[in-house]
Amino acid sequence: MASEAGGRASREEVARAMSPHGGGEPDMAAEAGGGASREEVARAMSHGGGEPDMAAESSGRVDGEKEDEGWRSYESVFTNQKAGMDDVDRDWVKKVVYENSKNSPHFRNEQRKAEQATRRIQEMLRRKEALLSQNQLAGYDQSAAKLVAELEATRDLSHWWFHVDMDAFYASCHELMDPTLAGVPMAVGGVGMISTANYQARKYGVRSAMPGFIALKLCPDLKFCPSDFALYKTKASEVRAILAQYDPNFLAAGLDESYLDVTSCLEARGESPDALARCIRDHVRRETGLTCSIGVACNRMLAKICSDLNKPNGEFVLQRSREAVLAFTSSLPVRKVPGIGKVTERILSGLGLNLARDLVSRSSAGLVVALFSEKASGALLRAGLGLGRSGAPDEDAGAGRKGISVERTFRPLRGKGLEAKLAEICAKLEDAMMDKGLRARHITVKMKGTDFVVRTKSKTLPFYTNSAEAMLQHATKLTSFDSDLRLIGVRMAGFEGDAVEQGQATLDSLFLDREPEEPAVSSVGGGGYFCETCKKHVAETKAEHEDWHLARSLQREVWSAGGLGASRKQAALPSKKAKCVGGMDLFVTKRPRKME
Ligand code: TTP
Ligand code: MG
Repeated sequence: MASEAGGRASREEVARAMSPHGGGEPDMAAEAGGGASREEVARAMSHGGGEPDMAAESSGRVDGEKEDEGWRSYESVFTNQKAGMDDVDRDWVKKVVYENSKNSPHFRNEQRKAEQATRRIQEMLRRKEALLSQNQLAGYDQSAAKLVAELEATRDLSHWWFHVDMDAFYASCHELMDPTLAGVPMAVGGVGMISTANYQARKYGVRSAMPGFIALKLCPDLKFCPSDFALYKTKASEVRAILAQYDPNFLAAGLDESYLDVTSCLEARGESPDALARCIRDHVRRETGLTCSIGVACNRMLAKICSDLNKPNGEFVLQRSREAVLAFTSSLPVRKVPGIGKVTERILSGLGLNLARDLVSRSSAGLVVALFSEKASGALLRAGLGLGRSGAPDEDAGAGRKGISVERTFRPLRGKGLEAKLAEICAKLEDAMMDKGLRARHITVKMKGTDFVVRTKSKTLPFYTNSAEAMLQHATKLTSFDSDLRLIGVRMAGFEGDAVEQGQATLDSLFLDREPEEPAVSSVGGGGYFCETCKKHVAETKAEHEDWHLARSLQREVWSAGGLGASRKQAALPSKKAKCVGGMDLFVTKRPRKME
């Protein structure tokens, strides 16, 4: 599967993709090509003797029209690389995406963001120049060196973390149901939006979060499968049941990815991490028919980066030594760090910082500290050093307020009886939280089976709550009702307004969550939807997200009626960052931080 999936599209496939008739045309491209790229094939087809300009047609250009060169500088989420797209002709994809979206609101929004980023880069470069001319950088270098030493002292190499990520998850689930889909380019979703594509389709540049009509231009033979969340949930629970055998406290970070601390499992089995990773992948494949990829490292941030390196159906083991980690960050493009999106990548690149290790080099760590907010520079320095979370999530919360929880032990119960217990627990928890005036958004369900093994499942909600109804709704999704339990508990942590929680949430969104600039992915339970106004997938339910838009527009009306002073406008505006996943604005401070 790996070799097939990784291969470049054949000339025949390319010709079919470029043909407006989607596959019926004979081998014109093969004749014209001779090992040529898509673009060369297109050129040969358009200039090689009377054939229509297929590239122009599939990119939406009218024959004879002078080519608009705007595509060269147009980067969007649709043109980002994903696993399985290494051999894709990026220029071809950029052209097709550009031609087919250049008059859309999404396009204008992308352009606005690009212009904003350009201004930020210019501003940063001005500040850098000012610091240099005033000989102030040396002071920042010293602070940075101190910070780096402090961070270095926190390095924890005692754990082995596995990040298990299913390959083309939704698409692979459909292939299991209909194996004929495995051999053809296929995407999940429809002409409006696709949520993922199989590796056959990725050869054409088709990827998740791309509008289906653009995907069809890239690959006219593309088959669509409508989403089937019940199927994904069933397969995800099968996978999780297997993962729990290797780490009963594993963290599910969405339907298709999980973090496992396998430190004790490795000790008990006397196995190497490579052997265990292969064993888990075989186990998952044997019992579910699905393939996954595993990243192995001493912390979760690195493990996540590693799981993408040998996708699909592969593993990558980063050795557990400081030298190995630093060698890894020395060749790691900053964009690979979870949380660093296209805008931050551009800003960093404008400052000459392209690899993670650059962020902590003697010559640039001071610049990072001088130009970015305290939180953001801390996060960037940690990325440069290859530091990430390695303890259990509760330990990682550190000095933060502990969570609040209610649990009950009882004779073994399942089904309805267990549901009633869970409802009772959520009602008690609501009382306790109301009493203390707390609202939180990290929910964990603790379950002890008749084997006395304790399992936990967690989820981060897109909003803070203390409502029994909301907690029950999410706790129910995390609970297994079909086997006997003798204890169940619900814990809420990550409190609203808690400084540590804010910091934690920021770093988590930088390094644990998905790419913030890309549409948010449905988390456990398959939530989220595509918002036509934001032109992106958001993690909340439609109702929650629409409420947010409503609140925003109402507040705009208040301002335009002169209801609030300019400085209060900012404070009153519902924060998009708080609602939609991500937002690289986090990274940029208004002015350099004062020296101590
Ligand atoms: P990913 O792990 O990002 O993608 P994937 O599993 O399809 O492919 P890969 O082999 O590269 O890991 O996302 C997991 C699932 O989440 C994916 O199958 C579909 C869904 N998803 C969305 O619904 N919307 C999105 O924008 C993305 C990125 C994923
Ligand atoms: Mg995946």
